[in-house]
Amino acid sequence: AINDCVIVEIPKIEDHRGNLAIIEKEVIPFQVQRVYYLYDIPSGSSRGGHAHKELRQFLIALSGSFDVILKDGEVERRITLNNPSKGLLITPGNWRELENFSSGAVCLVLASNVYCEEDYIRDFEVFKSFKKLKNI
Ligand code: T46
Repeated sequence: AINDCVIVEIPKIEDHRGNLAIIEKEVIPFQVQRVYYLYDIPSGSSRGGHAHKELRQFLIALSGSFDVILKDGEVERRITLNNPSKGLLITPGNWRELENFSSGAVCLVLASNVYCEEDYIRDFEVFKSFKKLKNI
């Protein structure tokens, strides 16, 4: 459900040399099977525009900022990520769009599984039918 998509604080160690953020296994509720990142994103560009059937993901704005729009077919939420010590957990069955990338933005994604195109729903009407069918 859309309300399961929460901001998670990433523990960090701060000293006069700067900050060190640490993601150990208790920080995110799944085992990480894949890491990827979006960077060199042209201004005005939007990414995402799909949902996942099973995949769980954790998004971090490692640098700069961007907005994540979450949709469940009824409710819509816009979350700005702009802090490398906070991540957004995205649970399955939620449509996501990423936009409003600042210059130099880097989006790091930790994912619960390897890449699988069959796990994507890239059509919003199909997504809404999937939600009804699964009653999620
Ligand atoms: C998501 C958002 C935040 C691969 O071959 N392997 C991969 O691990 C990924 C992520 C993508 N690809 C291929 C699939 C497409 O042909 O790379 C191409 C671009 O992927 P896509 O259009 O899905 O990229 P985004 O930025 O719209 O979405 C990605 C993730 O796919 C998605 O899971 O939630 O970032």
